[in-house]
Amino acid sequence: MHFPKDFVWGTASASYQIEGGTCEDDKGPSIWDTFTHTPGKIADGCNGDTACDAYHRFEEDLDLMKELGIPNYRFSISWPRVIPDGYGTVSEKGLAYYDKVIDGCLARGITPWITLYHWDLPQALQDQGGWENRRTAEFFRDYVAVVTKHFGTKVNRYITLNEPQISIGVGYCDGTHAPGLTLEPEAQFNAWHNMMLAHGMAVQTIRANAPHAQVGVASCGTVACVPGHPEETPQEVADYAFSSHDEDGKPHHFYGNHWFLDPAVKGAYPADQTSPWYEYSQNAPIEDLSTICQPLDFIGLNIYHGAVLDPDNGYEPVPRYPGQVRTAFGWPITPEALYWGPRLIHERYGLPVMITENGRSCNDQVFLDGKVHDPDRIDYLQRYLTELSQAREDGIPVLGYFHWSLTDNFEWAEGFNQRFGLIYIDYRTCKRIPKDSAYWYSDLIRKN
Ligand code: GCO
Repeated sequence: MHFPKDFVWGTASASYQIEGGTCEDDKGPSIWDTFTHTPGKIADGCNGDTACDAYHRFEEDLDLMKELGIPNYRFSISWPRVIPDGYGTVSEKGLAYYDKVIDGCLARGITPWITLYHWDLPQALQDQGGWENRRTAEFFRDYVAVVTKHFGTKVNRYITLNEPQISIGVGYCDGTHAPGLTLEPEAQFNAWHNMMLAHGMAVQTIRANAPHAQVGVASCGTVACVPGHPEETPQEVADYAFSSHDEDGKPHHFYGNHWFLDPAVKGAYPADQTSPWYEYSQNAPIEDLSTICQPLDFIGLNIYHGAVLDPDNGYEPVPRYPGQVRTAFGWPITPEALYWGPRLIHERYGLPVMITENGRSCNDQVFLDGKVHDPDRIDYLQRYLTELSQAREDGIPVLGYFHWSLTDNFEWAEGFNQRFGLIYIDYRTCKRIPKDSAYWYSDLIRKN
């Protein structure tokens, strides 16, 4: 594999998953604080009260990044740490924490990439309807104004929303993530639309306050693949990628990149008649769509696996077989997804692409020699990055790659059971141990 000199190599994390310090200083509760403290919601009854204790140990993490030579860090700002009630009073202590993290990055030659929303909505806003309330989009705009004015020219890279498909889909449709709602399609779509508005308003605000900044999103959804790298993309593959079906062909109406990127980049909701959102989305006010559709510098994609379609069988998904290799999470391993994801997205939207998340969970452990050996993660990375490199070779403008994640962390409803880090965390002591894959990644960056 080969990557150019200016390729952006990094790692990613998110506030609720790493920070802890959930009640410290002025921080207001988020929907994830409420949800994790509701019995029965999280595996083993875990919560993010301490998580990786990054609120106190971020310097250690940044030192490790520097030692490993990882030059870019994507992390998120916790909205209720900066504005405890979601609107109104701003916490100076909250801003001071992120000042220290950002200054800590810059002092070590690490470029900060800030995600403005990675799911930890202030609980005070949820109490007023959360994303079902259009005012939440306006409050998000005001929070983004505070952040972008405060950090000024120190931050040049912003990502508005992380995976609205999961925050609304899993939080408002399936109910297995905060705030745990199972709404009807019309109400689901209303929440979705308000989140799209929040994105558009945020981009406008960033452009006004930080005209120097590059702005993107972190989207997710079904990635359709075929084996190999044919010159022309088979129409069936594009159709599958931008339809409301999951990787096993089951209806999955929210899990599509097109639900986010069509309005954000093309200014219209997808004409996806198979989705229960179709009817409502077609009635969305045109003025709203022009707010949602703002110029973006890149499309960030979070890609872990894809649906491999079989050209010899009518482009049906290749069925999973018993004993097929999986990650510890049970997710299939499909390296082609890192080729076809960027390709299909670039072909549909014409923008440069960034991999904002990719990685796998393993049953990592500290071995008798005191080290964490994770050859399965290294093998995964080798396979996926080879496909990504091929996408570049075929002319797809892929700007960079962020590994999920820097450290093991709180994996939402799974608690601490899924380890995605390049750095192992012993949650009893919060001790950090770089895994073999961290050194492998470090080496890869140095050579590329
Ligand atoms: C997501 C989130 C991350 C997850 C990661 C592994 O993609 O769901 O952005 O917060 O931890 O993807 O599931």
